[in-house]
Amino acid sequence: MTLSDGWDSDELARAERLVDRIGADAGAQIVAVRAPGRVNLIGEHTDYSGLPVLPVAIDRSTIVIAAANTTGEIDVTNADPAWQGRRFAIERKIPPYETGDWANYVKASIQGVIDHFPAHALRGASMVVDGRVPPAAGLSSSSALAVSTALAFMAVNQLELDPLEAATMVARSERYVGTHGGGMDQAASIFGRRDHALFIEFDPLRVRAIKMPANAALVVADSRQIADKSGTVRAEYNRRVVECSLAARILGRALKLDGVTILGDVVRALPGWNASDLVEKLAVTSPAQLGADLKDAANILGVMQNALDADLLGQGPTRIALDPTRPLEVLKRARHVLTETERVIRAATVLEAGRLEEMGTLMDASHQSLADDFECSTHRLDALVECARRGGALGARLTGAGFGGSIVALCDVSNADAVIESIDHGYYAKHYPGTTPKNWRAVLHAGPGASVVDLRATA
Ligand code: NG1
Repeated sequence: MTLSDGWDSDELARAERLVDRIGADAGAQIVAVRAPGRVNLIGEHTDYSGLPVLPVAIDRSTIVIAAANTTGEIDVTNADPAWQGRRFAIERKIPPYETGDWANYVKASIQGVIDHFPAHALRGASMVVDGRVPPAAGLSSSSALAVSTALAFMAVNQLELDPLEAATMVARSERYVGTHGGGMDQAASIFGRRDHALFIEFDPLRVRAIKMPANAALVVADSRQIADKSGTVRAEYNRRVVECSLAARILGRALKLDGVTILGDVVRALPGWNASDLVEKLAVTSPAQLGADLKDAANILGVMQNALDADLLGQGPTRIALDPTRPLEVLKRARHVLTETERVIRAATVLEAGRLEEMGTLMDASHQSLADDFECSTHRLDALVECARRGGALGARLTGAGFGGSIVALCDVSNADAVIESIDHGYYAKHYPGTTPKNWRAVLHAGPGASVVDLRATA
């Protein structure tokens, strides 16, 4: 696969420092891959409905170096000793480690390549990972790891893919860890471009780079509330995937559209759509909440309850387990996704035109909708957003899946320090008195996407 170079000297030095640890034979080929995390400007929880997003790849990356080995295994070491090294066989169906194990993202990406190239005899690889995207902070360290290890494994096996296909492959493969996510993070990591935001559409995947206005600064601040995607956050996330799909199916039936499973199907079938009409239609067709046993939903849809269950929740190890005691929020979730889609489309226009104040207003509205209708904000995230606004940000919102993690604030470059100061005083000093919050918030820049280089060609 041909990808733009994007290595800075610091990253190349990081890659070189890993070489001693890989244990490759003298003269063996060693490849190095960098893949960045991302911060999403707007378009939250829209990707798995096949609706657009507007992230930037950030200047924080995961680096992987890899060399072929002869054991038929993946042998992966992490430069950070907190994450234990792992070794596993390459087989048709790789069994996952226990939930929460970091190397499940490596297994996911290797499984993705195996599934994509079923006819290839794949060589094993030794890999060393050095991740600098803060974990569990909503900046997609998981996708940076999955993208980098997938590209490294492909490079070791001399396999090439068009970047659009690679992004789709890694997005699909990440579901191996049990989160039924969309394709934003992997596409942002692969298609990142320096000084540009990315307007990403799905089904089919398309990416348009939008120049960030020169006077725009992005302040990203970590709430330090861990959004751990392997526990309750995963359950909450997957629940929302189900709620959005139910809303789509109900709307599809009400509007006599065939084959609708996600809200993107509805939107694409109705070129002149608008959110308020669709929300209104849903409100008159279905109760706002439906039982988690899917009985009422099956009645509305005119399908068998067990067929709907299998279709929505899946089967096997990645089956979604719904808490049966809470109703499914169909109307609120759809209202967020549909209004957010309108905001994303508008945001692409105003950002391109350099109208930062309007962009800020859209980001504020996005946060409100995520808090009220999508219910994925927290008191901590709301407090951070408030501090950023008090410091003069043009707009601020939670970024990523929410339930903890980070916020992103848009501000004029001249005002970034004031926004950071307001966050330091109003948030970190209150929750973490006596600590230096230096590594918890920063002005992040839009950086280049993933890139593969030969660190040492075969002798
Ligand atoms: P993060 O912030 O990485 O947990 C998740 C999903 C995205 C997207 C956002 C919400 C994965 C790998 N990532 O991001 O696809 O749905 O939430 O907009 O599942």
